[in-house]
This record gives sequence, C-alpha cells and structure tokens, in this order.
Amino acid sequence: MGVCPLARRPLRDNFTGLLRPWARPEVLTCTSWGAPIIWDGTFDPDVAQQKAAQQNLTIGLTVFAVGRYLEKYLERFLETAERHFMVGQRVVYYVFTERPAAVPRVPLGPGRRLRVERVAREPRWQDVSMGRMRTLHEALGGRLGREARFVFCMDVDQHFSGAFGPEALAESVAQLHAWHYHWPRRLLPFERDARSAAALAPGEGDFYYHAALFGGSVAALRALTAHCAQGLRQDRARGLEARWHDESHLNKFFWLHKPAKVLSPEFCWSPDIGRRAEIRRPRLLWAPKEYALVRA
Ligand code: U5P
Repeated sequence: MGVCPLARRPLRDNFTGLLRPWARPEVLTCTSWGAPIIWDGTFDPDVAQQKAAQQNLTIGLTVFAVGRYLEKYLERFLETAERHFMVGQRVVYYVFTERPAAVPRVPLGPGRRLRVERVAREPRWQDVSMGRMRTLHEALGGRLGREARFVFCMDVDQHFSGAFGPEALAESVAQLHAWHYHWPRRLLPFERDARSAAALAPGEGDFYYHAALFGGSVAALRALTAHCAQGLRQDRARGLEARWHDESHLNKFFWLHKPAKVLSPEFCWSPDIGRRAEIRRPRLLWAPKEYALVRA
C-alpha cells in the first residue's frame, strides 16, 4: 500500500506523508522514477497543512502582469489566491509589472505580503513570456530567494477555484498540461528541431508539462531558470525560437532533471476541455485565451 508500482518505492514525502494511490486506480499516480503524481483523494490536506506548519515555511508565488494582462487578470488571480493558495501558511506574492502603481490593492490575510517588482515592457508578447526566466533567476538570487523557502511561478491568466495547499510542495514541481496529459508520447508537442537548445529527440520526453505553473525550492528554481534562460539565449543567437517558447525549454529541463513531484491536470485545468470523469476538483482554471485583446 502506498507504493509506486513502477519504481517499487513508497510514495511519500515531507509534505504529504504516505500517499493513497489506491484511492485513484483509474489514473497514473507515480512516474517511472518514483515521483508522486498528485491527484485529488491521494493525499490528506490536513496532514499536508500540519507538516508544512511544522517546517515554518515562507512560500513565494510569482506572477507577471505586463501590458493588458494587468487590468484583465491580476486582481482576480490575487483575490482567489487569498482564498485558496497555501491558506494558513506564510506567503509572499511577487508581482512583476512595468506599472507598479496600477497593481490592485487586494486585502491580504495575516502572514501574507505582496511585493511589486518593476520590469521593462518588451515589445513582443513572446519576449515578455520568455524574459520571465531571466527575471525570475535574478529575483531568486535576491530578496525573493532570501525570503522564501519554496516558490511557485504562475501565469496570471488563470484563477484559483479550489484549495491549493502544501501537498503541492517539493524540491521541484512540474504540472501536467491539461490538453496533453492523455496523449501518446510521440504526439506531444516537444521542440523537435535539433538545432534548438530545447530539442528532444524522438523517444525522449516523459510527459508534456505546462509552463503556467512550476515550482520548487529556491535552489532548484535557480537551476531551472538558469537552464531555460541560457537555452533561450542560445536559440536567439542562432536565429531560432522554440515551438512553445519558454515552455519548450522547461520541458527540456524536466526531461534532463526529473521533477520530484508532478501535479495532475486538476491543479491547472482548462474549462474549454469540458467535463472529464478523472478531473474531480480543479484548483486553478485557465481564463479563456483572448489573445486578440491582451496581446495587441
Ligand atoms: N505575460 C504578460 N504580458 C504579456 C505576455 C505575457 O504579463 O504581454 C505573462 C502573463 O503572466 C501570462 C504569461 O499569463 O506571461 C504567459 O503568457 P501567455 O502565454 O499567456 O501569452
């Protein structure tokens, strides 16, 4: 009981205690390298709360809101984070924007703080998205890295819809992409151009991970952001841009450095997909993609 059949190891960690993979027999609950895949029902949220409280953690949550993303999404993201993200833990939000004065004043609960960091606005949305890796790397090497023990990095065009607690914490955390978690591996949209630093050869790649949510310890995220920023730089120097930008590089990183924990698509779900029996309680919901409006 509580054993990963693929890696023949107990499925447990410092936050969840022993997991209950048998509670979700219809889905994959561990990876071939023994990392848990966290589904609703496989963990006890109270145990996770207690274990995190014993460790007296500060958890960072970073989000970029540049250009129209600020007015359109930030307030709801923060308001719903106050209701659902790591409730009962110490939390520090880091909002990166080119207009600090426009950041909405969302009332924060006890032990929760918001810091605003100014970033330059890149002319292309792809560059805003890709520039995040370099900015995050610098922030993790500075105050954010000193304040927080674990950090989650998220897209802003989504909102919390259910409890997102310490069961999601680990040394490194990857999110299964809601549109791709059930696709055959050979069809996953990894970068295949061998000239790109993000390239995966045929047969490579475990899962396709979503860059809208990743996390881990400060040290692990320093390594992840350095890898991605370096890959993005290298591609640019060769006149290349990977198929899914920073997400392609993130997928390469997690192929080379396997995540310690994988979150099921319940943690970051797209309502456009419709109902799926295995998606019980989504934690984050993507906003409808209104690219014509926000990327203009
Ligand atoms: N982003 C911005 N402004 C932009 C483009 C992207 O703030 O012009 C940030 C948002 O946090 C967004 C994330 O959720 O990058 C990923 O971008 P996208 O792939 O949703 O366009």
